[in-house]
Amino acid sequence: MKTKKNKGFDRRAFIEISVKSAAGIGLASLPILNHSCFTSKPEKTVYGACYHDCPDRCSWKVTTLGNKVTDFQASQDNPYTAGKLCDKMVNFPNDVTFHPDRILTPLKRAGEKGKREFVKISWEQAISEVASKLKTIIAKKGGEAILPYSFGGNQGLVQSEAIPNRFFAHIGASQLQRTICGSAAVAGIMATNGQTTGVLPEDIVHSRYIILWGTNTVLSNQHLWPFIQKAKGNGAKIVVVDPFQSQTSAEADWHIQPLPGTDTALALGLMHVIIAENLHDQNYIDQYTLGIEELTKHVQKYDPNTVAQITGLEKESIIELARTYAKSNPSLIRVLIGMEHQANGASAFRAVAMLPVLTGAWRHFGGGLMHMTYELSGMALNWDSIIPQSLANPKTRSINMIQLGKALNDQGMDTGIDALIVFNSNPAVTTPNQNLIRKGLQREDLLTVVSEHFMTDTASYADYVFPATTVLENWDILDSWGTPYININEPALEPIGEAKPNSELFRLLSREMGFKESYLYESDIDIVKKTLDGTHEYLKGITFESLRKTGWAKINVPDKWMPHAEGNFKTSSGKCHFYDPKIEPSLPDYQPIHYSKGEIAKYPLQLLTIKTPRYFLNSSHANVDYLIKKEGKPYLEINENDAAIRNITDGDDIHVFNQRGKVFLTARIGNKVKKGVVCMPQGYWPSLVRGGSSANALTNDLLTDMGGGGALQEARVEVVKI
Ligand SMILES: Nc1nc2c(c(=O)[nH]1)N[C@H]1C(S)=C(S)[C@@H](COP(=O)(O)OP(=O)(O)OC[C@H]3O[C@@H](n4cnc5c(=O)[nH]c(N)nc54)[C@H](O)[C@@H]3O)O[C@H]1N2
Ligand SMILES: Nc1nc2c(c(=O)[nH]1)N[C@H]1C(S)=C(S)[C@@H](COP(=O)(O)OP(=O)(O)OC[C@H]3O[C@@H](n4cnc5c(=O)[nH]c(N)nc54)[C@H](O)[C@@H]3O)O[C@H]1N2
Ligand code: SF4
Ligand SMILES: [Mo]
Repeated sequence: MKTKKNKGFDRRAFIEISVKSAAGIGLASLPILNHSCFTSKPEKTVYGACYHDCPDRCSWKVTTLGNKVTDFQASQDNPYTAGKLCDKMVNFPNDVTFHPDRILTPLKRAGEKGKREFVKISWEQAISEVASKLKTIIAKKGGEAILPYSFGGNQGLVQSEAIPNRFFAHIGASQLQRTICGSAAVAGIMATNGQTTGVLPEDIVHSRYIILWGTNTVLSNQHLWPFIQKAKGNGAKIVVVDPFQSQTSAEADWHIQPLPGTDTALALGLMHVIIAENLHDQNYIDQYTLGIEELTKHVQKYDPNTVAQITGLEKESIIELARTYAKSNPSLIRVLIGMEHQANGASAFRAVAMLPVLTGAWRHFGGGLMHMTYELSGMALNWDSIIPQSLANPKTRSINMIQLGKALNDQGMDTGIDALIVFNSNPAVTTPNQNLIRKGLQREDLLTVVSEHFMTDTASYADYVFPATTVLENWDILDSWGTPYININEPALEPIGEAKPNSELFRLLSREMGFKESYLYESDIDIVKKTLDGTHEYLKGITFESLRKTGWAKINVPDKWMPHAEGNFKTSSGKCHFYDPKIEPSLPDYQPIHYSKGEIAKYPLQLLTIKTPRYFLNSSHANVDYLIKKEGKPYLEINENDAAIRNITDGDDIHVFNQRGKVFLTARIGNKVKKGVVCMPQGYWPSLVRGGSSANALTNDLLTDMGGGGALQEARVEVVKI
């Protein structure tokens, strides 16, 4: 296959740490792959899909000869993928599957936790030792002393949910509240609409006024962008609401730049103007909503002057935005995740979701709100095959993933976690309060088991590391949270080295622990088949065999999908809830965190840690040399005024710090953020950057107002020149 080579960037520092111990084996010393045993196999082509936690869920086609990839291509016929993978994924087989640093055997810790000293052991030994330790913990303290930790590292339903869920339910492990992405946004929108699926992505071409509210489409939802450009070609105006000058705001007709976390106030302010100027759709409101009187009264206090003060926007901009939005048709608001990582984040989604209801935008094709789509596959697929209902035990205690640091250190909760089993996630990089997590991971009495492709910063603390297959080596079925498509993933390759799918790891543990229940041993391919064995009309014509021929299928939603053209809200009343006395507060309200004067003086800047990297997907790929090189050194965007006060000039080395940690960055001075706000990329591995800490060393493990999400952006810092 034609691919770019890893070249140039110096990995020596990383490798040196890896091979430090004479007793341990470093990553660098893992055997070079020998594929000769497979070369007699004929060329074959299979279909698959991107496993990443990305709204685009691209479809692809992989051709192999022997056990080598000869061609890796985006699907040409899936109209959403449209023949193009993103820059993070075009070179996936080399960057991940065949990367020389890939972990290919089980490893056992042979030095201090975190020091990357491991010895290779056999699967038999690793499974036997881990199973025996888990059994001891369960006998002594019960299953709840074991905490699984997984997230979107692989969104295939088999490798993320089916077998792992069954295993953990079976042993009665603590449940993990998987809230770091989407939870707060969903909670907010559900409170208003009762469902999140609004306008479907491809239908955006019919919109004539598009507000991209807290989403960086050009970068993080790339395959939607051509549809937005088409809408633009048809005369649509593109507005971006974002406290940061993102790649997307640079392409927009109008960038509204509020202070972070003030969107609830902005949305309520827009409603104030819309109602005051009689731009609302009274007929739609009368038929399909509850609580307009309460809302009308509530938004009185969000007059343009007040909202201008809260948001840092010009009063005129707020009025202009309200007018142009309400008068345009069809008008669409696209939200994704960005806004939710604020303390007031769920309320922001709840309030924003009210705007298209107030204006009756839902009546028009291409008008309304666009958020997620997972409810479609939720209806179409046979979920009992993924999460057998009979296994769920609601009484088992659950722990919010955002507070992993606290949970491991028994801070504020008596968790008594004795074992942590991590797969599909890299919490030492991606979860807030990094230093507290690392402190927990250092506990000698904690059994940490990690299944991974690479020696991540999390895996470096493991007692046992298991080599996981990549998406090219296992079966799966993938739904999508950002498109109405589903995909099958057929293995293109035999597992490399001794890698095994997550599902197999848990099957082997089950066998070793002596469990007899057949649901623990169902094969991956059977789960895929069963998941597609449903009777819902959305699944009509989509079968295991049909998917194997195409790779992807569009869920059979009606051609003109207009979910709320005539109400049909999925709330308890069937109407949109502007006001809901069962929720506290009963109306979305701007409720900022109040910091003491002392704290503001100490940490005067509000820090955004966002997904600006083009070549990383959260922390995935952030260990690939040439991608790190392309991405450049981690930096801090700082406003010229804030820089001047601190005597910082562009390119200076700086420390960004607060009570939780300190990060070493390079200053980038300009106007990408407003005064008082600073912004840095998330995803860099602490072990691969100067200073050994990255974004989440500074973030807060505070929960959001609803949905138990993470208020990651609720972080205050100070910056000094080094
Ligand atoms: N290249 C790349 N693509 C990705 C990812 C990646 O890591 N790299 N990650 C994937 C994942 S996991 C997800 S969830 C999606 C997320 O996709 P998005 O939701 O589009 O991405 P985010 O970067 O979380 O946030 C988008 C924007 O929200 C802004 N924002 C932050 N706080 C606020 C606020 O208070 N108000 C408003 N209005 N805006 C705010 C940020 O400045 C940012 O520009 O992207 C996916 N795509
Ligand atoms: N400060 C800050 N923090 C954030 C965010 C932010 O905007 N700012 N965004 C948050 C968001 S939206 C998200 S979604 C989370 C994501 O956080 P994570 O879920 O931790 O995502 P990744 O960093 O991609 O790490 C996934 C890991 O899974 C591994 N993996 C992939 N496939 C497999 C497999 O089949 N088996 C096994 N065993 N492992 C596999 C990969 O090698 C990778 O190391 O980060 C969150 N953290
Ligand atoms: S990361 Fe997203 S855009 Fe890139 S290939 Fe995967 S699904 Fe497509
Ligand atoms: Mo995410």
